[in-house]
Amino acid sequence: MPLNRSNRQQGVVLLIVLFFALLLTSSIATFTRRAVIDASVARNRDAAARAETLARSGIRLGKTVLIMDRIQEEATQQAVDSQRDSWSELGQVEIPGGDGASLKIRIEDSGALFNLNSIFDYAEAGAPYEETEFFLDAFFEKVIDEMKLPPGEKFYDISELTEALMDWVDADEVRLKGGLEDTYYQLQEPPYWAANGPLMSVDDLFLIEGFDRKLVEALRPYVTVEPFAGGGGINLNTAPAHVLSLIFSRMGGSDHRLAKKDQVKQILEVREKGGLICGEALSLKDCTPISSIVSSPIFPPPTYTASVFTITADARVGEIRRSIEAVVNRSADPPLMLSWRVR
Ligand SMILES: [Ca+2]
Ligand SMILES: [Ca+2]
Repeated sequence: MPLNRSNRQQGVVLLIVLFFALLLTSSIATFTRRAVIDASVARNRDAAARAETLARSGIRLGKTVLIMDRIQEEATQQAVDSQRDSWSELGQVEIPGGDGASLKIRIEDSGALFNLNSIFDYAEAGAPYEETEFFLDAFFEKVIDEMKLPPGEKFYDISELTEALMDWVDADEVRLKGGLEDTYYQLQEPPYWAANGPLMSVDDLFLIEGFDRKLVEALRPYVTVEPFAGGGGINLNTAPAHVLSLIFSRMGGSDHRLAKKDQVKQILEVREKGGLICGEALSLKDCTPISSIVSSPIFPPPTYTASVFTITADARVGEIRRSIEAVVNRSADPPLMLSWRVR
């Protein structure tokens, strides 16, 4: 029997209750320890430790919600990750932790960002697809145009950036324009080589010829590199407006374009009304086909479900804050922790 929205919400509430029970046990333990140690230094240290414990529990809760969602997808045979899912709704509540503490958990699927590795064919040694170059040109042009720099300070050559990224990823060591890819990299201090493989982090862009800090920071809000291989395009049911603007479609011949503002608005309107966008890879009753908004094929094809999720848990105890960001692959059994960062 398919679970409806309110069943799912009850599930989240139940989890939060369980979470409190756990939290209470750990704060009693902390309290006992605290009684022995002295004054304010200890209190600060204690608050920091409590905040970190709270954030860790938040990551655990996030992982549990993701597993529940996967089980539910398997049970209902509806593989769709959208803003209607309990993992997405979790971000809308601030969980009070008692004694001046609170926790916020935010979960995002990898499809909420544009995966730069999805535009290379890693089954074919990282070769670009027919559309890769056109997409990168359009993307870089848009982002550079949006950068808040005087026009005189935008010394970027879009086609050189596109080619440098394609050469960084492709398996060979020869520049698309001729010459050796590594000539520039070998002149750096210390010298290095082109990766000739997938981007392993967004920060890898810093290493590529022509990409400076300002440009990488301008690109960052749009992109991810996970999953490294086998990932698809944007998730139309979770991506925010600025990412939806990267929907890239063929107008005929080699003529492509990024989504217009109006198309992005139409997608958001469907979602705001509680609806879903569907496509060839997902067809459900009462969903709005993407082809009714963007009529030509999209590159790379949109995704409707995700395996990689980023869980961010922000804990606050008094003035002290701790934030943990964990990247999880949910399709592995048990889910695989890909990265863990405490701030
Ligand atoms: Ca090359
Ligand atoms: Ca190469």
